Amino acid sequence: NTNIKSELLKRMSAGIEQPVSGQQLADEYGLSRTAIWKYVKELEQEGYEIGTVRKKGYYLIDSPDSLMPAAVQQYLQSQNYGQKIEYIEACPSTQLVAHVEAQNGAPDGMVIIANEQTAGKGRLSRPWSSAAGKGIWMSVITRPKLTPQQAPQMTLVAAVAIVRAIEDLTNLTPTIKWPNDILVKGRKLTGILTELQADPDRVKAIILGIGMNVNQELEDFPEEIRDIATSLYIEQGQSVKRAELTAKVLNHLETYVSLYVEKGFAPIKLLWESYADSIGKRVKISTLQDSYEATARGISEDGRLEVVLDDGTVRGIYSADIHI
Ligand code: BT5
Repeated sequence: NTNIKSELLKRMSAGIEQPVSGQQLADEYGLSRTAIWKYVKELEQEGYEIGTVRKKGYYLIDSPDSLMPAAVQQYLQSQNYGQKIEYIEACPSTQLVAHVEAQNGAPDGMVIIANEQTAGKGRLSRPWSSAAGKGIWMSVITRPKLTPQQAPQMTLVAAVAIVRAIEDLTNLTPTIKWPNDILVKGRKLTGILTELQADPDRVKAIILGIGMNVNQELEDFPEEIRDIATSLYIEQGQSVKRAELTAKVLNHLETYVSLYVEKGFAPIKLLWESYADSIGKRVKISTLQDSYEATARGISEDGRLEVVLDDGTVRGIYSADIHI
């Protein structure tokens, strides 16, 4: 039934000029007109405003900024990614839900989306602010044929997909900060958390946690991050439909993950470097062990950040926080 609702939404978006005939849709799906009417009522309950033209049918007047499956799926062009969506109004963290779903055999591309997270998390268990209704808080369960050593590159693959999606829907030019941040004018717009379920030699699932700030105003962020965080709304003064952005991310993600699995990391590396903001720059590197300065040179074939130390030696970094 999500399918029919998503189809209804897609067709109704053509507006008053081309209303959707309830009878025709009923015939196509082998349903009664009353069944179609019930779907229309359900959509109205979810906040959609739907008009009717007598004897002609339904059309969409306005849609809420909803992330419910049908709202997202009307924009999908993917084979698998997002074809199954579990929408949750509020939960501690979509990563936790995704881990359980993955263990229970969730299909490649299944997505867990929450309208609000009460305990969203970043790397090293840092908190991730996830205000209700303002951003995209989702976990994508992927099952690519990769070795566990290749898993960290998925963060970079996801970053490229996200930047592409933002470029599709805004005029902004985001940059990527290794490994997992997407920035606009130096402020953090999106964070990615890549987690793994694996045997020693085989990936079972990679769970890509994606947190995107979309329609927040500055006051929607906790005070401690107001000078480092930003949202699409803050940057362009205009809100973005979260459902459409979510679908664009999933469309691109599916494309780039298959590119990576089929052709290796080289094509992703090229794209990634074209968006990177730190290449050629002096950076400060903080790892759990120590903290030092160096010059960023690029990323390696396996996704490490390559830096040149002051004595000329080159080092490849697996995980760290970078300050430019
Ligand atoms: C990340 O960690 O950037 C990964 C964030 C992943 C969040 C998604 S949301 C869906 C899924 N479910 C989850 O529970 N998590 C994933 P890291 O690089 O460690 O950055 C964390 C730091 O970013 C924090 O210490 C804050 O300084 C800052 N921060 C927290 N919330 C933010 C926000 N909404 N926007 C920008 N910066 C934020």
